[in-house]
Amino acid sequence: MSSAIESGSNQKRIRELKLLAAKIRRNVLDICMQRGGYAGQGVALADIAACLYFDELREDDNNWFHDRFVLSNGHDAIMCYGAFAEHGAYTMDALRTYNADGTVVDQSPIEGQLGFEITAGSLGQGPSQSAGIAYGERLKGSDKRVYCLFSDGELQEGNVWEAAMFAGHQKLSNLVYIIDNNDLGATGSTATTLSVEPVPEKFESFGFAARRINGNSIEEILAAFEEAKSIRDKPYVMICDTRLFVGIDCLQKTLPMAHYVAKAQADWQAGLAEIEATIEALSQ
Ligand SMILES: Cc1ncc(C[n+]2csc(CCOP(=O)(O)OP(=O)(O)O)c2C)c(N)n1
Ligand SMILES: [Mg+2]
Repeated sequence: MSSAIESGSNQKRIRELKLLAAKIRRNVLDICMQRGGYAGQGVALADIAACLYFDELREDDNNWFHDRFVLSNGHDAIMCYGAFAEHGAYTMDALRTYNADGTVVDQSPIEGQLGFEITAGSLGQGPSQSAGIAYGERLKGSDKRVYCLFSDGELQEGNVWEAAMFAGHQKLSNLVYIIDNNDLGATGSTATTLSVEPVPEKFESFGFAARRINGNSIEEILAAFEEAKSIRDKPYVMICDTRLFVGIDCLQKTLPMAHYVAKAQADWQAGLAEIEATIEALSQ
């Protein structure tokens, strides 16, 4: 392929992923406006979700994924739900039962729920479980790659570092950690409560290849996933700097930077109007 055609097709791919990310943001608002939820994280992680589900994870023959994704910070399931609405695994009608009594669309998912590998409400379990899964895949001789999303709040848990030590020691090059590094835990800034930085250097000392990126840049996310695949003797960690509600300015300006949004707190209609305008502009 000539480089001009190649760069044209790459621009098209990036534009499609930006549009998907905007649709994921819209879905997140639509879901959370019913009863409240983790809207800020869902919106902020939409770019990662678009790249992960619609570009990086290879598909199998059953309209599902060949590679494996482990969600560690269960409350970020909202990002997955926003993407699954576009993928078709869940309908929007089903997703609107998020956080309702008796729903299967839990705020923090459980093992066996469609699209989720582990029970993830108790934080800090994903890094070790995904390292075990990656080790198992390697023992089986499989080519499956294993991705795990977790958060800066989880970096405050010891289990994460035991997992990192194991993954580094075993040189699990089929493992990619994706960290939502948003400087926020349950009660405020992680920098203030218990600093987790410098994150890249810490993981490098455990034997990882590490890259800090803007977690809202499709270009940087895609480049990090490419780099991860090129490294054959180490696990990889992408430290994604994000901020709640990136991509929907009116909510970012009006809502507190807090872990959870109650239904009554947000002007959901204003947020939806803004993101619908973005979708329209990206659809031209
Ligand atoms: C093992 C465990 N300890 C404590 C909690 C309580 N808890 C809920 S959310 C949270 C903070 C999580 O930080 P992060 O995931 O970075 O939050 P976000 O940035 O997504 O708001 C904590 C400590 C928990 N769910 N599990
Ligand atoms: Mg956080």
